[in-house]
Formats: sequence, structure tokens, C-alpha cells
Amino acid sequence: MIWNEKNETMPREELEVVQLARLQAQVERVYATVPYYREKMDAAGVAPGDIKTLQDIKHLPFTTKDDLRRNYPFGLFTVPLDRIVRIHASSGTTGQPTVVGYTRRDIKMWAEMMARSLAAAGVTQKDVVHNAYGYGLFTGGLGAHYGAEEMGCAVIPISGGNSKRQITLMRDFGSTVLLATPSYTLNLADTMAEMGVDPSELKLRVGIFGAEPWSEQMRTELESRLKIKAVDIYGLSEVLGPGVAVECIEEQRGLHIMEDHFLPEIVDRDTFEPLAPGEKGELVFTTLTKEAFPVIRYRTKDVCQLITKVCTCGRTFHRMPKVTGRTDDMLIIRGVNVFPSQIEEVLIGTEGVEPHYQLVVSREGSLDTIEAQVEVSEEFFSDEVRVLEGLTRKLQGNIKDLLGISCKIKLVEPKTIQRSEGKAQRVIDKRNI
Ligand code: DLL
Repeated sequence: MIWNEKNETMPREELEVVQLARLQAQVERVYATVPYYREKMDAAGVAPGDIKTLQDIKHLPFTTKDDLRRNYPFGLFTVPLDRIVRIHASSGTTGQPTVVGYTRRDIKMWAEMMARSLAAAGVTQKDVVHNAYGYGLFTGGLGAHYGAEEMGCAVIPISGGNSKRQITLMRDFGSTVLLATPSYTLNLADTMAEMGVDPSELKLRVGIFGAEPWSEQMRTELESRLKIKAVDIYGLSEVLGPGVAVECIEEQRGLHIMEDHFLPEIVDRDTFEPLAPGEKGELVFTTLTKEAFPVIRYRTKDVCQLITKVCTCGRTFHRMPKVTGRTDDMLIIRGVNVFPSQIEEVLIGTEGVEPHYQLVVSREGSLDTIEAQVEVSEEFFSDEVRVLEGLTRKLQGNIKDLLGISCKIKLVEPKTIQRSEGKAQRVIDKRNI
């Protein structure tokens, strides 16, 4: 089902007319209400009236996470706090959190984006939705919750953690849809196995996974272990939260971007010049309808490209492939760009290891080295040293074949890598210590 048929299937020419009008209004709004945007646009010599076509967006300055931090906490809000009904913040590992605010209308728009996303994943009002995204300052829990309620689903606001209880309730309540991060879902699948619960005892049929990169191999793993269809959902707090882009169940290939509300661009990672569809670079978003916290050309740091090929599902919104990683998670190992999700691909394809892993990056002299700490599966762990050595060599070989880098492998005992309850921490960077 298409939730908002009119907008989601709009002919591209019509869509572009809507986008331009909204872009112009949004730029005028931030110029008039937020000193940061006015100063930055003045310095760049561009005024709201200069935006005459969608391509003119390239004259506008970028916004970065640092800009948000410098205006902590509410400096980029366009409305006073009495018009704000919700505040979220991203924790981040370093520095100040980034704070975002929503008016009542923003929350309504967000609920629609999430309802559209659920519909794209094949969810209907009849579904029982087990929402294991974290509730709190993180946008995942509440963002998804409002969308599922908007659709009329029965929503279980379980949040993350306490996995055994999650399995019991999913079984007892007959949950049909699971919303969670892929790494936490893997954790749930392990817990189910430990409890001796067979997936056939559950009514789950679809999982909507996002908030962190996950590979195609992980999709196959989760689909086969839980007997579900796994759909990718993307979003970020600075732009909205979950519901910026989503895969359709028809294709499960590429995420449709809600282009009537968010204008995507791909820019070169070094020069920041706009790139053509199909070219890989950094994903940049401009919100078109946000009230409280619009962003202009926000640099997501996510590496991506745009797919303009028409989709069989009927939606006219362009798609983006699965996000493999962020520029700041990208490791450059002896000149080769490596994303943790690529190591994941190798692990899932290798018998004897579990897809629970952490990468430790260190610096020896001027060279970065990488060690993958990988859990051996229960059956293999008791095996002789010779078998484990063989496994190590096999993993090293497969990583070398796929990525062209030498990666140290440290096999660790089952269940020793910290389990994720939300976003998994894949990289431990020792280079700055
Ligand atoms: O993670 C919002 C969200 C919640 C999306 C639930 C989907 C489901 P932030 O905490 O601000 O917001 O983190 C945003 O997470 O820039 C990406 O790097 C990454 N990310 C989000 N979704 C995906 C995805 C939420 N499907 C950052 N694939 C983004 C890969 C993703 N990375």
C-alpha cells in the first residue's frame, strides 16, 4: 500500500515544482529567523531571492554538525520554545550533543513519514508492532511509535534491552512486525535460540531495521533466522529521525527518499561539488517543510549515491542504496578505504564464526593497522588449535580478497563481544590515545 499516493507517486516535473516552492519558503524562513543562517548566507553573498531553480541550491552554504554544536542548545531553532512540543538529542561519542526541536506540525509530518515507511514495508493497521528502538532522547523509539499509531497498528513500546522478556512478549502478544536496529535484532535472534524458542512460535513477518549500517549478508542472516522479510529504514535526527528514506517491500533494493519533504544531494567528499546521479559521495539534505529546526544543506557524512531508475512499486521518489558507512567511520588502512560493514560481509560468509565483531584500529609508526576481534561459534570453539588457526587464515584470506588489506584476526570466545541493545559499537580507535 502507498500511504500518500498523491505525493509519493507524483510525476517528477510536478514534484520539482513543489520542491522549489518549498525550498524558497524554507530558505526565506531561516534567513528571517536564524542569525546563524543569515550571517552565513550574507558572508557567501547569497540572498533568499537568488534561489530561482533547484540547482541554485549549490550557492547556499553547507551546515555541519559543528555548526549545530556551536549553536548549542537551541540557537538554530526558528521558533520560541513555547511553540516547541518535543526535543531530541543525539548522544554522540565526543563533544556536545546535537539538539533538535519539533513543533506540533513537525511531529505530525514525522508521523506521516513513518506511516509511509511502514506502509512501504507492507505493514497495515492490522499489524502488531513490537517497537524495540530505544525510547528517550534517541529519535528511533518515539519517532517510529507515532508513525505506527498514525497507521492504527497496535504498538508495543518495549524499547531496547531485556531480550528474554522481549521474546516472551513477542510470542504472547503475537507481534507481526519488529522495529529494531539490525545488531539488536541479531542479539534477539541469539536469545531466542538460547531460550529454545523456534521462530515458528512467533507471528513475526517483517522487520524494519535501521539506525546503523548493515550488509546484504546481514539481511539474509536475519531473514533466514527469524523467517521474516527485512526492510531497511534510514534517517537522522538533524533532518528528522527515522523515516527520511525506506525500502519498499516490492523491491527491497534501494531506499526511497521522501523527496517532497527532504531534498537530497550527493557531493564530492573532498571538494563538496555536487555530483551527478549514480556517483558516490557524501549525502547532503535540505529539509523542505520543517518548522522548528530546518536544516539547509546538512552534511550527513554518510556515503551514498542516488538511484534515478524508476521503481516497480509505483513511487516516483529517487532511491539511495543501503548506506555502507559514514565518512567518519571509514577506516583508511594503508590507503584503502574500509567500512566495518564490509568486514561484516566476510564474517557472515564464513563458517565457524558469528557476526559479532569489533574492529580495533591502532597506529604503528605512521601506518594504521586493523585487528578484527571475532567470536568463534560454540561448535568450533572446543576444536583443536589447528582448526582455529585454519579459521584465522581463512578469514585473513577472505578479507584480503574482498578488501585488499591485511587484517589481523583475533578469535575470541563465544559471547565475549559486547552485545548491542541499540546501535552497535563496531570500531575501537586507539590512534588518538
Ligand atoms: O539513527 C534515526 C533512525 C532511527 C533511523 C531508527 C532509522 C531507524 P541518529 O541517531 O541521528 O538517527 O543517527 C543517524 O545513523 O547519519 C547514519 O550514519 C546512521 N543510519 C541511520 N539509519 C541508517 C541505515 C537515527 N538504515 C545516523 N543504514 C545516520 C545505515 C544508518 N546507516
